[in-house]
Amino acid sequence: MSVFVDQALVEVRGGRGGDGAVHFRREKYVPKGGPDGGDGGDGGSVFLRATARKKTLYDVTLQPLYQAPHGEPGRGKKQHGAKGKDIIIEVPVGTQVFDAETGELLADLVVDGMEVLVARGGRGGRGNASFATATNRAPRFALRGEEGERRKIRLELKLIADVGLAGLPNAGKSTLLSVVSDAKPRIAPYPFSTVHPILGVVQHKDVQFVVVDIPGIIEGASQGAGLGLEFLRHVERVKVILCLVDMAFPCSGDPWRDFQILRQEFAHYSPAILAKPFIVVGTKLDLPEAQENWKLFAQRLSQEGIEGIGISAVTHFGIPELLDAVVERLKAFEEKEDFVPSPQESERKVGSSSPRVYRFTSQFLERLLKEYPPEKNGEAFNRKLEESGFLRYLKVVSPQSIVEIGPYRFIWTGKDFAFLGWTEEHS
Ligand SMILES: Nc1nc2c(ncn2[C@@H]2O[C@H](COP(=O)(O)OP(=O)(O)OP(=O)(O)O)[C@@H](O)[C@H]2O)c(=O)[nH]1
Ligand SMILES: [Mg+2]
Repeated sequence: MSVFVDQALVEVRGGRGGDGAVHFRREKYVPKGGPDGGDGGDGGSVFLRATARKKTLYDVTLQPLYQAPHGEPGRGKKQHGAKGKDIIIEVPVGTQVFDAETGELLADLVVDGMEVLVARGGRGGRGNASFATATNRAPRFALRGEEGERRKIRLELKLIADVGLAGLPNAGKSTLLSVVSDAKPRIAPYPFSTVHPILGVVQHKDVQFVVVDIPGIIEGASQGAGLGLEFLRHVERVKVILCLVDMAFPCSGDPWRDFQILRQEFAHYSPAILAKPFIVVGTKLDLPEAQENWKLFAQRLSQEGIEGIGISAVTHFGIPELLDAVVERLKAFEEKEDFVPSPQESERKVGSSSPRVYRFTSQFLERLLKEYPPEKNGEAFNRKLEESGFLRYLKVVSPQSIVEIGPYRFIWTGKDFAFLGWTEEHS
């Protein structure tokens, strides 16, 4: 079991390029051989890769510095130095990458196999052989390798769940998760028994979806009370929020007030969360006082046109109805829009100094490239990508970024791929 960690701060450094060589051919019987110093190899680069196998940033944080290997220097006989190997840091799908100094969002790794370049290796220096000209046949100089890029990056994991469970402490969130999914969260009769988000997979009829249980939210959380609101970011990307309200032992003494506190804290954290579809769930209806409270509460909900369902995790009362309602909401959502990302998030990605470099590794894409070679017919390739639904992942990639797929290099225009040429390894 690895520890759940949803933030990490690391330094990444590309390798230095190898120096070019100054060298002259030495052969028997040839007194003055020409220049034959080879070029230095490029330094290795550092990439981040999203993988579905990882669910936490824990092991990324074990190493504070990732340094890619340097390129090797060139040698005589026009031997070029070897390139430093790239380092690939694997992170969970849903990881956002920020420049730790400027706070700029560098990348949003939303799909399995998506890679982004975070520190480019320095270019190798040219050897003296490459400087020989008709007027200078014996150059005595070569170029040094460039330094690799260095940067501190902050990683932030935003779990990608379909449904979020939110509520004040003790509302019964973890109990509900344990009843409907395979997850085994901690359940306890005191507040803040859940201290980090937990995911569970729910199978209902023919539909599967992921639910995230987050720590309880209390009044004033937006001012830092309790565990704060930072966990709310895990519900930023869900499609439906279930607002659990304790009908038996409301925190404030009044279930309606509890519900209002929850909505207020959403509003403080982000209007995007407030605007998400939600269902209000009254909990603990196996208890008589809860049933009494629910009658009034449900009336009030229906007056305000809000969907509400009463449940008991103990007797399973209302749970099939709740799951039906969730599935219906999910279907409606999927018909309407794509799950990545919310417009608010994409708007944050404005202006960038140098073009970003992304790589996608996917068997599906490689097959498509074979079938529809973009260098021959870019239009057909783009059309097929569009049809496959893949382009929705590109919403998080800023226009004019360089995107590499297998041996191909493209410019992402913001709308489609323009074929640029071949990647270095394949050219
Ligand atoms: N009677 C009854 N008790 C319940 C029900 N659901 C949860 N409880 C109890 O309520 C208490 C809190 O349950 P949790 O599931 O830990 O609540 P939570 O919302 O996850 O709490 P935090 O993680 O602290 O925010 C526990 O003692 C549960 O046994 C229910 O349907 N009926
Ligand atoms: Mg809990």
